Amino acid sequence: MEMEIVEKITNGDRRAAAKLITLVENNFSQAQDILKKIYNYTGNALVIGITGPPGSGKSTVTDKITKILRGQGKTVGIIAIDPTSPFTGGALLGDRIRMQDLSLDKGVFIRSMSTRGHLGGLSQATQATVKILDALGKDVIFIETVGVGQSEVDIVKVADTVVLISMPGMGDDIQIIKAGIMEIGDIFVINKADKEGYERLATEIEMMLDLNQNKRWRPPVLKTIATDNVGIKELLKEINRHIEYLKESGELEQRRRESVKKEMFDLIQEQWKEILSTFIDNGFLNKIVTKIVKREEDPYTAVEKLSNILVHSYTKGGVKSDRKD
Ligand SMILES: Nc1nc2c(ncn2[C@@H]2O[C@H](COP(=O)(O)OP(=O)(O)O)[C@@H](O)[C@H]2O)c(=O)[nH]1
Ligand SMILES: [Mg+2]
Repeated sequence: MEMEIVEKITNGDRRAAAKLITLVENNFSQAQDILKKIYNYTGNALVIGITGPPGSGKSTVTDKITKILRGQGKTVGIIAIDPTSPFTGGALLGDRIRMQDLSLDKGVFIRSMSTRGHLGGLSQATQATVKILDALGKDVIFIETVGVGQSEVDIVKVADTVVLISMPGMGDDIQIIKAGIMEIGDIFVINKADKEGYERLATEIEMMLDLNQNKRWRPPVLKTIATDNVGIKELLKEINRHIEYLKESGELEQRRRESVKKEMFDLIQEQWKEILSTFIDNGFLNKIVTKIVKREEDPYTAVEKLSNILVHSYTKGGVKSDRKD
């Protein structure tokens, strides 16, 4: 069954891909056995992160770029990560409707992921989904995510190129961009340039970028009106220019190495969490807690000892309550 699903995905079977993504979301450890086998078929897609505040036009921009790419014969995967959707467990209704015509296109695979309910962590699930779409044969994969908070930043860091979308009239929202994600943007887009305040925002962003001198790549600041398809071609041109830069400078490999490191770190953490909950039983833990509460031992020493025991006994079947520490 595993081999079958691998074969299906690498042959472009969308349903098989969708099934595996669901497995990734619901039962990561089970999905891992299949992910192991598809890894060899990945590494071909370009991954583009689209991030920015809610309502700035991320989905609209993604939709328009996708249409150009489709016109060039390229296939596209879109992973929309939605932090808010309380009831659908997927994309906001607006996204669905906006991207409906795309979802009829067999060359486009759209998947929305809820930020909730990922046992193995959202970042891990996203990385796995990128691989699945890559193995499915998608040339370009977009990750759309709201750029607030560290976890969002972590997610978008797996992308080769990060497009940061803002819009005029955000008021102090510019602070959010400054605080969290300014340094991860490779390309800055001011969307809704039909609205008042474009010039001021552009100046502010340019000024912030000026402070960041030690970069070999100076992020361009672009102007779009996504709903009218204005500036989208230019954006795609800049994305391609950035990819070229990444390749020539060796930064593409560097970024992918960082991304693998991060993924490994995530996986190790998750695995150890699992080990901890499986291998330390409650009776054993209670004994230690009693000692700590009675001030017979401090929690720091107790954890140090515990870690040592865990490392040594992991392969021998775990730490049981009858064990002496
Ligand atoms: N006026 C104007 N509205 C836009 C533009 N781009 C997107 N919108 C609208 O802004 C709203 C939010 O866009 P959406 O792409 O869903 O934003 P997201 O939340 O960042 O994905 C939608 O109603 C869009 O139609 C633009 O360039 N100008
Ligand atoms: Mg959206």
